[in-house]
Formats: sequence, C-alpha cells, structure tokens
Amino acid sequence: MNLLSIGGSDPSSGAGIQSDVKTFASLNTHGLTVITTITSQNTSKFGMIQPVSKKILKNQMDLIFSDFVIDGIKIGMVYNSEIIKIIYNALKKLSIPIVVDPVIKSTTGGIMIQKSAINDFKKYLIPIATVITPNRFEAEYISKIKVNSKNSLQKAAKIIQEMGAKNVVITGLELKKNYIFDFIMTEKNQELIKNKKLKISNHGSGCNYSASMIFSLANGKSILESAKFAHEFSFDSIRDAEKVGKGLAITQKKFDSIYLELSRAINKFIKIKNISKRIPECQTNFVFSKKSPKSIKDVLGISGRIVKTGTNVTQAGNLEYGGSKHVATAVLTLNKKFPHIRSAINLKFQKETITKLEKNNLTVKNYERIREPKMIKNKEGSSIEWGIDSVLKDSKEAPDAIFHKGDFGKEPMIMIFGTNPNSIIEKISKIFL
Ligand code: PXL
Repeated sequence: MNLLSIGGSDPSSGAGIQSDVKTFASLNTHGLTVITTITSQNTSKFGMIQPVSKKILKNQMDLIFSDFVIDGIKIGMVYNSEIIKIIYNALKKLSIPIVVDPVIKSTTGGIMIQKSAINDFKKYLIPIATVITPNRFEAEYISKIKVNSKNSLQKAAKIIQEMGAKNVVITGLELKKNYIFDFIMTEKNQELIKNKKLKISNHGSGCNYSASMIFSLANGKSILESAKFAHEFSFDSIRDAEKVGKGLAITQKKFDSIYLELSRAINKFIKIKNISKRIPECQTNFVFSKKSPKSIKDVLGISGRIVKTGTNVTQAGNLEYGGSKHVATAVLTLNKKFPHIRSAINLKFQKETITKLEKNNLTVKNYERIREPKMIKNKEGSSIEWGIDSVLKDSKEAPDAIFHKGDFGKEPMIMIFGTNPNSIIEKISKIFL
C-alpha cells in the first residue's frame, strides 16, 4: 500500500512529513511525500518557514502521481494560497480517501498558515476532505465558534461540514477531568470516543492521528472504525513518546518485536515471485504468537487477510492480537505439544507444493476432514484443533507442514509452521524458488 503525505518538513522529525513517513512505515506501508514548506524547528523552539516554489511543488506531484498507485492522501501544512491551489488542482479529480489536517499553529508557537490563505483553505481543501481532523483550537479558528459545550461542539462541527468536508473529527477535547475525547460527525451519525488523558507534553500527536486515520481509511475501514483506530494509535504514540531532544517529547508508537518480525515477514512473503498462485480461495493469514499463548488473543495475525489482486498480493487489514481465528488456532494447538512452534501461514493446496516440501526434507503430515466426527464439524472453529491433534498423536517432532484435502464445501489447505515468521519465509522461499 502507498500513502502520500503532503505537508511541511519538520527537521526534529516530531511532526510533519518526517513523522508521517515513520507512521506509515510502522504500519507496514510505503510512505510518499510532497513537501510544501521547509520549517526550521527543534523540540523547544520554532525558527523559520520557507514555502517551496510553485514549480517544484508541481513537479513533485507530477512525478509521484505518474509513478505510484496511491491508496490514500493526508494533507498537513500548506502555508499559502498558491500551494493550496496547486494541491487542489492535482487532487480534485481523485476518488481515493483524503484526510485534511488543518495545521495552523505549532505547539512551539510557529504560525503554519498565512492569514491570507485561510479563505482559500476553506474554499479549496475543506471540500476535498473525506475527513477533516481539527483539534479544538483549529475547529474554533475555522468555524469561528467558541467550543465550550456539547452544543457549541456540534455547531462548530456542523459549520465545518457545511464548508464541504464529508466527515469531521474534532480531536483532543477535555470534556471531563482526566479524560480526552474525540468528537466524530459523519454524514449520518455523531459519536464521542474517550480515553484517559496522558499528561505528557508532546510534539507530533496530531500528525500521528491524521496519518494513522488515512491508513485505516485506505484499508477500506469506515469513518468510525478509522477514528477509533487513529484515536488508539495516537494515544499509544503519546504513551510511548520519548524525550529525544531537550524540549518536548516526540511521539511515536513503539511496536513490540513480535509485531515487527511478523510485518517484515509479510513484506517478504508478498514479494516472493508468483506467490499469488499459492493464495487459496479463502485467502491467506500469517500469524506469530507470544511465548506460552493461552488463547488466540495471544496470537498476532492479520485482521483481514493477505489477498490476491490480479497477479499481485497485498495485505488487507491490520496486524492485531486475535486478528486470525483459524491459523491462530492451528498454532495454539501445535504449540501445546511443541512450545517452540509459534508461527504459521496457510497456503493453497497443490500436490506440487507437497512434493517440493518433501524433496526439501521438510516433514509433511496430513489429516482427512472426511473422518471428522459430526460433533466436531458442528462446532464452529473446532475442526482445525481436531485435525492437528489427530496428526500430533503419533508425531515425535513438530511437522513443518500439515495439509488436508478438504471436505464437502471445505477448501483443501496446507499450513506451514515454524518457530518464527522468518523460518516460515525460509521454508517457502526454498520450495517456491
Ligand atoms: O502538528 C502539526 C505540524 C504539521 N507539520 C509541520 C509541523 C507541525 C507542528 O509543529 O511542524 C511541519
């Protein structure tokens, strides 16, 4: 997936395009950037601003759009009217999700948009927003409504929606002591999401919010799902913020090693030549478990799947604990007898694959779903447990692969197991060379 951030450069990498590239990378996507403005700033002080020329702004857009398929765009700092109009002209005909983050003032006091550009910001950029994500101050500035009650909050959001933004999310509201709320106004509904307030003065959480929001929207999630995802992502990024410089802590969500290992392996898997031929009808999941897992909630998997799109293969959905049921259950079952086995992937059943696995001295076992007792068949999710248990009864070593040839209405399947995702990639690379 390719996501584009159009915005300003922040040399502290706390906010702006640098922060967005980090967010996109942490979510296992490729981040593209079009720089509108160069700022100089650190974690305590805001310095200069220099917008880029019309010519190079246009040229960045032309070259990026002529090369990449872009799945979603976030617009951050735009600074002046000229920049706003160029962005508008480049994006007006697109039909992908666009998140507009109105960047007006930095935490350290920098003025990020010229006063004379506010009207054009409203005229050109707000109407192309799938979602606009102002904080309270920005919502007040745009709507000219003081937000100090539920009523005024709704009023401000409505005014911004009437300017043309399809959906409005006002972030960082302190409606109750020790809590922080986001207010979501979609085309049909209104909702408040809340979380405990973290008392960490930080630089970057607004950018984390809008960048994770575009990731979720580009994955086909609804506005409300995406707002919840962004809310949690930015909460985590503040929780994990680090005082890298002398001033404000810089936000960045830190992922655990299980997450990082699995997402790297998924990236490698997707790039294996002709791998689309190995994806079954029910698509592929790839999982990695914590040590000594107790339930599927301890197993990280893709909440969607690895899917075929023509001859390409992409990850649809996020990595989540509990994100996979079937493949995670397979790992849990195997892990009970062989605790070092913590990772698995499911592939299309092909005789050729079985032969290749065996030729490479990998242990292949199978079970027959036709023999499955009716009682098990009727219980959702218990088939895999039954099948793997029946294979393991007389296994002294953990098998590298287990397959079954399906049953009436059940697709045949191969599962490959390993100690970690990388060991699975090694096995797969060997056989699909
Ligand atoms: O968080 C807003 C923001 C966006 N873009 C740039 C920034 C800031 C805040 O400082 O510097 C470049």
